[in-house]
Amino acid sequence: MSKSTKLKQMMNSLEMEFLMEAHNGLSAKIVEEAGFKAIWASGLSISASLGVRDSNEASWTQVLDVLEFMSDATSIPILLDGDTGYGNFNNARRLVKKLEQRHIAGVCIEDKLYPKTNSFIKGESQPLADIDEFCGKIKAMRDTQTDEEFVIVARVEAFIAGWGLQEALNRADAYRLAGADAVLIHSSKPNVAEIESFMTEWGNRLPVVIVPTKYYSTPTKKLRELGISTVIWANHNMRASIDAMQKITKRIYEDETLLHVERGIASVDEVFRLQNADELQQAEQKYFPHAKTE
Ligand code: SPV
Ligand code: MG
Repeated sequence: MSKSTKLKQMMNSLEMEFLMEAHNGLSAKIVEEAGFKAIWASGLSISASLGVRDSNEASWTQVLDVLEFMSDATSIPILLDGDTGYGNFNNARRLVKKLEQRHIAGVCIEDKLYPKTNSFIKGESQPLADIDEFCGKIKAMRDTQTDEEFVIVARVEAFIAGWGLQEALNRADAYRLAGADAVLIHSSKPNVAEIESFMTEWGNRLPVVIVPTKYYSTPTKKLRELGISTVIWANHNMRASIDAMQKITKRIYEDETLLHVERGIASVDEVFRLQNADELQQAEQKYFPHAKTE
């Protein structure tokens, strides 16, 4: 089964499913090993790990390069956080072509303007895309895909921008009619109220994806009861790595020795395991005769 088929089936299944964030080949592999069925290639996390802002400062081809490493390192589907599609319909449809070539299972695009800003930075002051223009983008992406199962998720930013429930519903329905496979309803509130209000009105028109970064205290059971299709844990590997790196760097800087850190971090052997170093050794035995003698 192709990666895109797997992702589509996950989104359409009756079970609530989970996507975990990754931002490079290593974190993608760790997500797969933990048992997650699919990966969220987060724009925030990829840009942060590259040392830039979540404002399209990394070019789309730089994001594509990161994705290629993530895809090569894993066998589970990847859903790219494709921001606004990096431009107009033409940029978005070219993105689909390039993603398919790299076996990326799907892309989520949001109804904001390029260059976008992270939803948690002054969300209410962010302009939204024109509905018809955004629908044209979805249609262009649909018409471009050659893999029938390639997943397109339309992200509705109406709550983020403070435009309210009716606007969120109007937009979600327009994106459904334009051909989206699922809608992502985003909220920056510390509780699930906006999402709940949406779910009550939306029914089962299309699978609904959420990102509970700000309403993290909502019990998962509650999200299931609301009929959510897919939950994205959107940035937690990136944030965990920041914390770990800050602590270890500070400690080594202060101590001027590795004595107190060695036992608290991954071993070098674990790094080799994650890189599948054994496979190369075996391949050398098979393909590179000098390896036996040297
Ligand atoms: C991301 O992970 O980059 C997202 C989710 O788009 S959020 O940061 O919540 O906007
Ligand atoms: Mg993002």
